[in-house]
Amino acid sequence: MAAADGAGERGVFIALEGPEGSGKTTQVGLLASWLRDRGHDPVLTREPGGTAVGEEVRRVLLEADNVPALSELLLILAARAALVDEVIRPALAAGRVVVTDRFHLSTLAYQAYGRGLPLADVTAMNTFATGALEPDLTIVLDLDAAAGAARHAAAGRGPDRIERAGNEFHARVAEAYRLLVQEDDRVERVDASAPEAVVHDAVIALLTRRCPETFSQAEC
Ligand code: Z5A
Repeated sequence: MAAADGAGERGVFIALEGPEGSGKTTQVGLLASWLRDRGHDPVLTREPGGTAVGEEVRRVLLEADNVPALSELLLILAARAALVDEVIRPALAAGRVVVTDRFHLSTLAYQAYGRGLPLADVTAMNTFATGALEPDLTIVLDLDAAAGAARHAAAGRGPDRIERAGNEFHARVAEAYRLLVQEDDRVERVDASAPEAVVHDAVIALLTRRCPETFSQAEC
């Protein structure tokens, strides 16, 4: 399957999305093992991060005392532009499966719906930063904000700057993901309140249904 911008890439681009604590990192790990067992050599990325610029941006975003909303958006897009250019496009051009922990849906959920920046501007700026590259399939791990925060607390993880943004902010983000699933047929929802193995099975079922030429069980 070619990536969605029509630029002729041959790989497949998958994004896992969702509120904090919804299990993205866990599911990226399980999916990577599943892919390797079937002969794929996936490229795994996370946002913000994954490049020298991206890791610096991540540090500022999560640790700086005060980052205005527009600066937050511009930093995230600066990191994404580097990730797309240095990692994702080359991997897709080489026919690899790319699995990213967050991509542009996060920016719509956090910076537009969460921070209140204008949705049309955020969308246009993201398109400019990525050269219109979009995932072939985005899977939203749907979990209430409170449940995600409880998972972090149970794991003894202290909140970073964005996680400290407050209950109302995180409730808006979780609700935004539910809205965004309905607006794009390349975005699918999985119930992330289920046990890890059940969520994993649901992710695989979606991949094999939506990208059968790459992921069908019969081929593997
Ligand atoms: N951000 C943004 O604002 N705009 C953007 O465009 C982008 C990002 C790209 C990145 O933080 C921050 O950047 C993020 C949004 C912002 N901030 N927030 N909030 P990050 O990468 O450090 O954190 P995260 O992306 O939010 O991920 P996370 O909080 O680490 O959670 P996760 O990856 O979704 O979940 P996990 O680490 O796999 O699991 C969390 C815990 O739950 C862990 O103890 C697991 O063992 C447990 N877990 C996982 N799955 C389950 C199930 N199914 N049941 C029970 N327990 C589970």
